[in-house]
Amino acid sequence: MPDYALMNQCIYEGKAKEVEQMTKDALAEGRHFKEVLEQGLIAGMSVVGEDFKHNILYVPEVLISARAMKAGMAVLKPLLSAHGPDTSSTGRLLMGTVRGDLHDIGKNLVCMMAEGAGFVVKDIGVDQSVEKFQAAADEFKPDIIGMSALLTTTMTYMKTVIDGCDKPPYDHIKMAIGGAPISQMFADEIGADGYGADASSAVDLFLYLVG
Ligand code: B1M
Repeated sequence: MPDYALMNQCIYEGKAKEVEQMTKDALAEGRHFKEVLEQGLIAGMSVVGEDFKHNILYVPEVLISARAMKAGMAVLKPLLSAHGPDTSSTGRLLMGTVRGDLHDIGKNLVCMMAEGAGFVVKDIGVDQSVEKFQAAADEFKPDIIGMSALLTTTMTYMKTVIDGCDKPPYDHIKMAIGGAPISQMFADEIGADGYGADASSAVDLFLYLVG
């Protein structure tokens, strides 16, 4: 059994190399990638989040933890985004974190898992304005636009993107949202087509939206 408590601690201390190695070792031991993701990586990051909230950790330390988390995610990526035998596209997903928001770990996870479900994914990154979403949609022609926000101050910008895409040639595109402060109630309030609480339910939502 992998020492997930130690892995959590290494995330906390920002030990990227150790996290990378422990992720590899856990997989080599035959653990399922979802278990490693949830118990090893995400659980470590939630402790970081708690201590960040209580001013025990500050931005530089959290950034270092985020880098360690990403080192583990890079090992899991091929598994998270492995296609089945049928590689025909399930749909086209355009993803980005909204304007003013620099959090990208959750978004990256959603992108990896959507690729795993057969979606062609274009990730436009963080701090994206409505104009950037529209320009990317002009070029990429997505079936779904997925937006991520981690801050209560940036989640309101999701409505700006939804309103900006509520006209031709964007109005056929389904709008999906997610991120720690997002709820179904908020999704309904701003007119989103759906909300994903985590990466797996986001993918279920995408499949439903293109179904
Ligand atoms: Co920030 N931060 N942060 N941060 N940060 C939070 C979000 C916070 C809750 C911490 C806290 O106080 N406890 C708090 C927000 C408070 C609030 O708004 N109510 C906060 C704050 C305040 C800030 C700053 C303002 C701090 C400051 O500067 N004083 C600042 C803002 C910067 C900015 O964005 N403009 C800031 C900065 C940072 C770092 C840069 C240091 C770093 C980000 C690094 C990076 O992403 N590259 C960081 C981090 C790491 C966090 C915490 C600790 C962890 C976030 C994370 O990666 N979680 C976070 C605390 C927390 O969330 N517990 C916190 C792991 C990830 C797998 O989960 O992102 O929730 P999550 O994604 C999930 C789901 O939400 C969902 O699926 C994912 C996988 O299951 N999901 C979607 C996400 N996006 C989706 C999109 C979808 C569907 C599902 O589309 C359809």
